[in-house]
Amino acid sequence: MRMLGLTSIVLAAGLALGAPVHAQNSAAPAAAPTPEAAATPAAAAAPAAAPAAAPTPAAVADPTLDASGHPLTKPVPTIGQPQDGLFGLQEQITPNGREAHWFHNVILVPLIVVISIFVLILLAWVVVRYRRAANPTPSRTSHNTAIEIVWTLVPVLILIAIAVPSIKLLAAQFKPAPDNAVTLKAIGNQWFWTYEYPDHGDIKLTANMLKEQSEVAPGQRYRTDADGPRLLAVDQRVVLPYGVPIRLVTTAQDVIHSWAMPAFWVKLDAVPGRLNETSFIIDKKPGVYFGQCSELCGARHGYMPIAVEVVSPEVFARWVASKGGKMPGAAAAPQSTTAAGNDASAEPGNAAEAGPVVNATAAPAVTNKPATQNPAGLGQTGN
Ligand SMILES: [Cu+2]
Repeated sequence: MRMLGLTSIVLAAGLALGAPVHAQNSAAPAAAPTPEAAATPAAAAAPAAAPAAAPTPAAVADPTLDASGHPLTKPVPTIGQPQDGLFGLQEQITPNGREAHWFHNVILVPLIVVISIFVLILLAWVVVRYRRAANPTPSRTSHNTAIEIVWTLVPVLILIAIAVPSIKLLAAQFKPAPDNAVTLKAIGNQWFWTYEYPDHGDIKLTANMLKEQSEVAPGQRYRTDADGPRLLAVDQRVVLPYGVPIRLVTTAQDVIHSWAMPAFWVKLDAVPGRLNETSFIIDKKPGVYFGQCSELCGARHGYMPIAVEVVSPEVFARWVASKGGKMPGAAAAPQSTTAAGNDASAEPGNAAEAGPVVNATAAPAVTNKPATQNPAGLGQTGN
């Protein structure tokens, strides 16, 4: 009994601690703009779209970008990002997230409040009622079987009651994704994320944080509000479809990072030499959602944000085509691999028969420098 209680405490505490810690809430779930609404007139405009040599019959334009290469979907301040002065979790847009949100708000927090107040009242009662002045000759009672059974049994029952939804949630988070899931591989680097879509051809993305206008040389791209909030906007968003199971696989090139997306209830460590996996389904809520690396990974740990653009499966398919990939099960489309912005080494139509793309963990670490890349003794002076 006691062991079960202890195990439950550890589990419950772990879940509570593991929750995304951004202080925020989402009072007004405004509708996020949908990329479907936006037409994509100019095919050759995407910045990454350096037209490859091969025939590009009606090259597919990136449906998430406008003609000048800027994102079409603007973030909504009340969705998928921290908000000033608000407490609680972000609005959750996955089934696991909604269940966790319910567990936290309806079970854990009220229970903690009730127990804390109960203990406070007991303490106050003992302090006042049994102080020396009020109780000059204290009782010498040392055992009371009835009360000992109660104070052992009641906590055990409470912990069992918590453990049931807690373990259910834990299991749901690590349920393997079905075969038709969209696989996203996120690779942590000091200090940026790279992404691969191994089931969709040779799509590779590199996402760097966008700097402020005052921090870049004239002519360089800088962050605007259309990209996202300061320190969260990136130059390449990850694009994922809603309503489809997503298999997230993480790894890292150098040190341990962590891919964390509060609105998805996802936080998964990215460990060099290892693949971690989780799965989730995103609700039909297109828009832009932000997260951050959540494992202290060096001097610029705070500057490797994550931005996910959630789109409809149709837009996702167009985006995959614009990146030179192809949807699993689609007929081989050799010309599509020549589309731009991707590793041009892909052989035409190789997505189906070639195995997974190059495993990041197979490559040697990109650096032999210390994690901060600063000379020893200098601390984190540079960036
Ligand atoms: Cu990191």
